[in-house]
This record gives sequence, C-alpha cells and structure tokens, in this order.
Amino acid sequence: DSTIRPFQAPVVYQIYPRSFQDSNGDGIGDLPGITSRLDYLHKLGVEVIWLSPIYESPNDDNGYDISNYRKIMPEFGTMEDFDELLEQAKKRGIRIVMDLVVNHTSDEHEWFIEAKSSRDSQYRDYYVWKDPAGFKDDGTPIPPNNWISAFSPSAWEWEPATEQFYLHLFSTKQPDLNWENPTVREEVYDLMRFWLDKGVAGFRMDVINLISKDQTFPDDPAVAAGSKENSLVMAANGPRVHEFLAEMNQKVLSHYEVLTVGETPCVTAEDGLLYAGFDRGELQMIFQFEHMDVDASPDGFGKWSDTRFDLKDLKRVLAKWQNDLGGRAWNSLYWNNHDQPRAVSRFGNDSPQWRVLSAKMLATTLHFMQGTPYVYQGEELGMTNVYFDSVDRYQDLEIHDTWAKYVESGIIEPEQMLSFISASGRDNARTPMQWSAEENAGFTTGSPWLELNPRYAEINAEEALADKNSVFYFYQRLLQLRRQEPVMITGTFELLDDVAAPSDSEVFAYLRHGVGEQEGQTLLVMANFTDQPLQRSFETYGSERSLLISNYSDDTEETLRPYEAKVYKFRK
Ligand code: TEU
Ligand code: CA
Repeated sequence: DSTIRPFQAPVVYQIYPRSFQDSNGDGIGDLPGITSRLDYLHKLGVEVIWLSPIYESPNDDNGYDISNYRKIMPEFGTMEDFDELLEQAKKRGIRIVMDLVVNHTSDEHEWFIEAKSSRDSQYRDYYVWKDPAGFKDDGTPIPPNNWISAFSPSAWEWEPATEQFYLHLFSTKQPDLNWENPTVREEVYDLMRFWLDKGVAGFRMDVINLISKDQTFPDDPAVAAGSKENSLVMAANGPRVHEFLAEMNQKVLSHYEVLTVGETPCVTAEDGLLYAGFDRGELQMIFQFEHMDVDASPDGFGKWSDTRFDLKDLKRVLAKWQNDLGGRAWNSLYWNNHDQPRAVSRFGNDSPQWRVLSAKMLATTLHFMQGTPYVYQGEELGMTNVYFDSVDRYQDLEIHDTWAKYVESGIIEPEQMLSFISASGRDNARTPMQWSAEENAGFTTGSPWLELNPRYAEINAEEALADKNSVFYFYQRLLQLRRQEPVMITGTFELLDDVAAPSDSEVFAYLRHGVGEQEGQTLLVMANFTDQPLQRSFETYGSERSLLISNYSDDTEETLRPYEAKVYKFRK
C-alpha cells in the first residue's frame, strides 16, 4: 500500500558522540559539541539523529556499559546540556533517538554492585549467576558452559566472594541482565519512560534479540568443534524474546509516537518478519547483519578478514531482505555504523581517483532500496578506513581481545592480523569526525582520545561544503529526493538479476514499482561496482523518462562508466 508510516519517511543520522565534536578541549566529543554542529546536520537535511549511548559509563566499551541510565556521562556533559541539545534540535525539526542498552549493564551499575555483594541481595537475580560445572584438579572453578564472549575468552566471570559465575556475552564489565526476572523488565520499562517523557523520539535497541536465553544454557557446538569466535548465536532469538518485546511494546512503546530499531545479530529474513512485521506489535525495523557477513573470513575467523566481497553475494542477501519483508515488514538500510569499517573502503574504492565517485555510487545503491536509510557520521564526507600501522594505535577492546586470542596464541601472524584489523576493525568508524583541514580536523583543540585519520587534510566538511560536487551535496540531494519522491519509500523492489543466484558481479541494478498514487511510476537504479566501463543495456519502463540523480555530470546510453550510479524515473 502507498501509506507512509512516520518511521518510514526520514533518514536517520547516527552520531558516535565520543568522536563527533569536542567543545572543551579534553579530546573527547561531547553534547555541546553536537549542539554546535546542528546547523551542519540541518543543511544536510537530517530529520532524525540516533545518538550512541550518552549515559554515565566507565567507558570500558565506550558507553555500551552503562552505570546509570538516568545520568549523562560526565565526559559528554550534563543533563542541562542534553536538554539544550534536545531543544536546539527541535528548533531545526530534528528529533533525537537514544541508544537503549539493556541486554547488559556496566559492572559499576549500583544494581550489579549490590548483586555481587551477596547471594541474598534483592538485586542478585537482576543478573545471571551460575554454580561452576565443577573444579579442576588445581581447584579452579569450571564455567557452567563453553560460551565465548564477544570481548573476552569466556562468557562467564568467576566472582570469588559469593563463589558463582556471572554471564557476560560481552566484556567482563558488561554483566548480562536477567530478563527472566519481571522486576528487571519493569526497571527497563521505567527508564524508557524517563527518556520518552523528556521528549526523545525513540530507541535503537542494542543486541535486543539476545535478551532471552535458553535457561538450560547448552554448550556452543561451534566452540566444541574448535571455533574461537564468540557464542552470541547461542543467545540469539531465544525462547521468550518475542514475548518480552511484545510486553515492552504493550507497556511502553505503544503509548508514544516513537521510532524503534532493534540491533539483531544472527537473524534471517524470517526472523525479521517476526521482529519488524507491521502487525507484530514489536519493533518497527531491525539492523540485520547478513550483508555485513558477505566478506567474512573463509578460514573460520568470523569478521576478521581482508577478503574482498563478491557483489553477487551482496545482491543476493539484500534482495532477499527486500523481497521477504516487502509489504509485510520494514527494512533498515545501512552500510556503516560505529561497529563496521568504512563502506567506501570496504565496498567501494577509497583511492584518490575513485573515492568520491564510489561513495556516491554506494549511497545511491542503498538509498533507493525500500527501507529507512541510516547515515553514519562521516559517511556523507566519504571518510575512509584508517590503516594504522600498529595494533597499539587502535583503542577498541574488541581489537585487543582479538589480538590476544589469535596473535598472542600464535594462531595468526601479526602482519596478517593487522591486515584483518585494518579491513574489519571497529576503530575505522571511530576516528574523530573530520570538520576541516586545520589541526585535529577541528574536532578538538586538545589531544584526541583516538588518533584522527590522516586523510582529514583532504577529506573534511569544510572542503565538502565548498565543493558542489562533493559527497555531502550528493547525500543532501538523496535526502531531498526522499522527501519529493514517495515511490522511493513505498515502491516495490525488483532485482534485475536472479535473486537466488545473481549472475552479474559487476553491476547492481534494480527497479522500484510505484504503488497506489504512484502506480505507473518505475525507478530504474543502476550501479557499476567496478573501476571499468561496462556495456549494459536496460529496458524502458514508460514513455516518459527523467534522470533523478547521477554521480556523473552527463549521461550516456548502453555504457556504465567506472563506479557510475544513476536513477531514471519512468512514467507510463
Ligand atoms: O554490537 C553488538 C554486536 O553484535 C557487535 O559486537 C558486533 O557483532 C561486533 O562489534 C562487530 O564488529 C552492539 C554495539 O553496537 C557494540 O558497539 C557493543 O560493543 C556491543 O553491542 C555490546 O554492547
Ligand atoms: Ca569534550
């Protein structure tokens, strides 16, 4: 149908506050810094901002380890700074979505401090405590199962004072909350209402499909077979996850006009229908990871890989999500976020010759699909991966845990691992935002918490705003088109290739067919993912044709030039 639901219209811009704009010279981004950049975002045409966590945190995982859900992280500022940001954003027609991290808290949260103090604490069952499976000959306790955490060797940490293990799917400083406990669920619903009553416009929900665990905690067969990769899949899509989300929706979300997006690793399109179905009463959309896995390691090292993707795989995965959810659920659309390497390096070509063209090509390919597009800070500038020459220059705990896991154990050579980190590490997305060519790219007057990408000298907002052919103005045009062309939102999707087994590994082309009031309109989207000119001919889909957008200044027939992307609009 051609009705447009509120969450389907806007593009969402993700800010990683630590790296966006420092305002007080401590080298760490903060809320006043964000407020000072709202005009830039308004110029881009942004209507919704998703803030990565800004709550009080010891920053073991840069805010994804929360110690107080109702206080602002001191490095980022005060609650007054947040209220000011909310107010200033509202003046510019910009809404703010918060990051809800409730699969786990920080181990410095008062709930956990109380819980670990005594088996009889009223907070004990806020977390997952288990007796050891036994003891080794030397007396060391054996964890309840073999799960590997995303950021440390075991998902179980021994707590000697009360002689039990607690579960942490992520770092030892991120104990998992026990969602089986109805009191925990009510605590979460209360903190959600606290922020919604302040006027936030919704939540991105961190690993929300991990909150229901199989209470028998079975061993991870992959680990039993020798894998060293994390066991998140063992907690994914658990027995009560939809019950919990339906309860959250019924008790909280349904009482507000909000945007919700669940971050859900290890899901298929079939799961997506359950989490984001229009009639499911759970979430409005999810971040799936299947297109993020197309360049995973062929050697069992999971995301740690420098293997180049095959466009056929990317097309197959994205087209499946488009077709399986089309008309029944809603997709998010993203190439980048704070956990992923920069798309122009990963899926495009970050050489000086092709960086701008390929960044625009990738943006076109993504934004014309059906779903809500997400733009990650710096993506609109065509920021690239950072390629640090030593692991010590990276900050991310995931990178350092991986180095210990594979290099210190001798499984992977240092140079090979550094190549994997350069291609896949999260810090590629976390180097500070590049505002100008001046020192530290105008991000800070102090020393940045993480080194900048040296390419800020030529890749920065000031340069982009002065160049009408910059990636910035291309994104500005995409966001404008989304407001002008309803078919971009409601049109059905048709891949111009065999969805199950695409044959064209050079061009990503697809159609959008207008429905309802846009009946008779067809968009033809063409993208050359290579640095070669290609002969490709396409059908026409109507008597009238207009060129909606192109990353070249002129148009040609039958030929797609290197990284050329363009969209024709046909009318019957
Ligand atoms: O990420 C969840 C998640 O699946 C990531 O661990 C992802 O698999 C990995 O980082 C890919 O490189 C969320 C947040 O986005 C991430 O920043 C947090 O570290 C994590 O949860 C724990 O809160
Ligand atoms: Ca600061």
